[in-house]
Amino acid sequence: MRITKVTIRKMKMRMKETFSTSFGTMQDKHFLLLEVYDELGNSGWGESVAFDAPWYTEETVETSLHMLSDFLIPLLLGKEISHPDQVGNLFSPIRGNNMAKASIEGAIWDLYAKRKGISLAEALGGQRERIEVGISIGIQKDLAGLIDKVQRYLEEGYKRIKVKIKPGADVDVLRGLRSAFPDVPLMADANSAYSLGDIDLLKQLDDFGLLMIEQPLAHDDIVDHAVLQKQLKTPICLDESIHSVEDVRKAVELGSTKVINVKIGRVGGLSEAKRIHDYCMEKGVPVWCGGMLEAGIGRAHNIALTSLPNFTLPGDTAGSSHYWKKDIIEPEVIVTDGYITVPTASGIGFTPNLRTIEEFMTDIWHFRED
Ligand code: OSB
Ligand code: MG
Repeated sequence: MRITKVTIRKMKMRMKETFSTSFGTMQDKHFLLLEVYDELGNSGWGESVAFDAPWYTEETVETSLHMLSDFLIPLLLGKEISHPDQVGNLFSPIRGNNMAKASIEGAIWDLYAKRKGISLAEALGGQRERIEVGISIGIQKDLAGLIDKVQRYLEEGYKRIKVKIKPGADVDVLRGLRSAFPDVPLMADANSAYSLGDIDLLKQLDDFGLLMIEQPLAHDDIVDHAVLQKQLKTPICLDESIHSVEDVRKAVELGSTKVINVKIGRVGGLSEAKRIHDYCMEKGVPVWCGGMLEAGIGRAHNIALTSLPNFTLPGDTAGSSHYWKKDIIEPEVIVTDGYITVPTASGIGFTPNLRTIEEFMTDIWHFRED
């Protein structure tokens, strides 16, 4: 297929609830939608996951827009592509900027699957008909409020509870939760809020039977995590530290991690996400799909990826209505008894709702081959 045109839509959607991590609080989700056209007029959709400020990785919505407009899209326009795995080669002159790369690579995967008349899940080698879903809960004002929320999500069927922690809101929160819910699959995500100096505190978390602790130490570390893992019973799961299958290999060889949170944006796209999946499967390291508070297009990509066999742990892929009053796809993503059915229609298997997209769109750009 030949890439003849790319449309970028800039979006702003208000989340139903604010989301707080060890870094701060988010209410509005700014992101880009990528629509990539082939010579036959088919199009595929992707969603960028960088936030409006660079607290999670160095990328932002504006850096993604710059990289796409000035570097990535010019490398793609007019190119013949027979498989989305080739996009990585086309982008190889460009360092980093994984979220920008992933947003358009995802659109090409959707387009590729649509041309073949198969689902994105099938194009990726996915096998699962439905996926298990967990929920990620931001830092709450008080323990009572958190317990109420957890109770509600368990009633909705979510299969695993993840809570954000930070210094000052950690051991007591987890102790309180564990005593309220003795058997619930529970984990904590620190978003890099600790250092090895906190090792005595982190060791106390071993008392709570957590499934794992996600990214306790620095966002760019894999060495100290190995030191910490040797002293913890709780498995460490790396999130921020992982940008490629090479990062995973090094972290696994060092003993820095026992589980990997795969985010398509952070690792530069679905092709690299699949390589991470395959490597981890061979090494017996379970993976799960992380979330970036995506709207429907990004969520659809996450669901397709999670259908691969080594995604054996519930992901942060909650239903549309958890985040949005109205999502931008039809049907919306629905969680039933803690499961999402993997769509079988071609491509991402959900239809972008152009009317809703226009409602939340703040700008649009078109790029054409010369
Ligand atoms: O660390 O996994 C994270 C949200 C924003 C940035 C980073 C993270 C998260 C989440 C929420 O945990 C996942 C979701 O519900 O999309
Ligand atoms: Mg995380």
